[in-house]
Amino acid sequence: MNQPVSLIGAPTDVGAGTRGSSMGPEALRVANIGPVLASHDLDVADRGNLSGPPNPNLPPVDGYRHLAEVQAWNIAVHDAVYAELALGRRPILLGGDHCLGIGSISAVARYCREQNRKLRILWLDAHADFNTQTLTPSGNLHGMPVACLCGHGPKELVEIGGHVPAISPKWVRQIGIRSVDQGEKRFVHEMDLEVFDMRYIDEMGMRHTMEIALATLDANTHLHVSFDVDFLDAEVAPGVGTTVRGGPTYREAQLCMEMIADTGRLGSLDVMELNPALDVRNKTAEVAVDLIESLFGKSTLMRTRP
Ligand code: B3U
Ligand code: MN
Ligand code: MN
Repeated sequence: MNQPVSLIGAPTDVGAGTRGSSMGPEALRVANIGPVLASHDLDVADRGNLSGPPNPNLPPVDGYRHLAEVQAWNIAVHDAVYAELALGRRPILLGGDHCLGIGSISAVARYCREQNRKLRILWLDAHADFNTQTLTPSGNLHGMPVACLCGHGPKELVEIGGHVPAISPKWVRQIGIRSVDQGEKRFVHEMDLEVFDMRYIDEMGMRHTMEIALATLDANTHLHVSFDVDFLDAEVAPGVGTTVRGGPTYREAQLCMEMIADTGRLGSLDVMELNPALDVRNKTAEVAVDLIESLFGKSTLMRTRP
């Protein structure tokens, strides 16, 4: 039997510039995420939705929008994700905007530290999400989670997992990146983040990209996937707050997910930034669920490992 999974809804858009990703968890449920996963010999528990403060829709203060609300939601996410890991289950966080990756990944990092496991994070996104207080053009915290996890951010967020920094940039592989702000770009290089941007994928192909991104995993590695739905090309996935042209096609994204599934190391997942208010008949949610099905091992034929 496969390791069981738990769905955790986090219905908030406090970290985003555009409202609506708060409806993401329900749209994924309407697209049948639970039953679809259960059809792959998985024990699936839906834990329902977390609760937290409403979105006050205010301008930034000292470079951050809604810091107190973002902190409250991330603490709730951290605790819920950690509790599932402690039960031996694989948490699937249904976002919600991507600021919640702070709570989710700091919980995963805490668990890995306690269990003496290595952690590898695949950050599938159009954006690097590596802004800081001074670099951010918007103050929106969904543009800063990777920097916060690496220790660069307000203490309210940086300290959520107990250990500062929660992660090392060396554990992260970013895939699909095609929108990085000027200052953010410099910081990405300074911190030596490993980024497979769209040019890399165009030149080398998704297969080679994933082989490199998944290299050096071993039996003791916990693989966390943080899937920002805007990773996908805007034509495939219009239901996100910040669409960026020129992303992976449906087929490239499928291969990406299948190659992750083949490692057998997937330990936790975030599905973030789905915005039903901008979607067309829930099609982005359906595409996301299709891809998640592949991530959990759906394949057309029985395949033997090469
Ligand atoms: N980099 C921009 C835009 C952005 C980042 N993440 C998303 N949008 N979804 C910013 O505001 O930090
Ligand atoms: Mn993101
Ligand atoms: Mn994004």
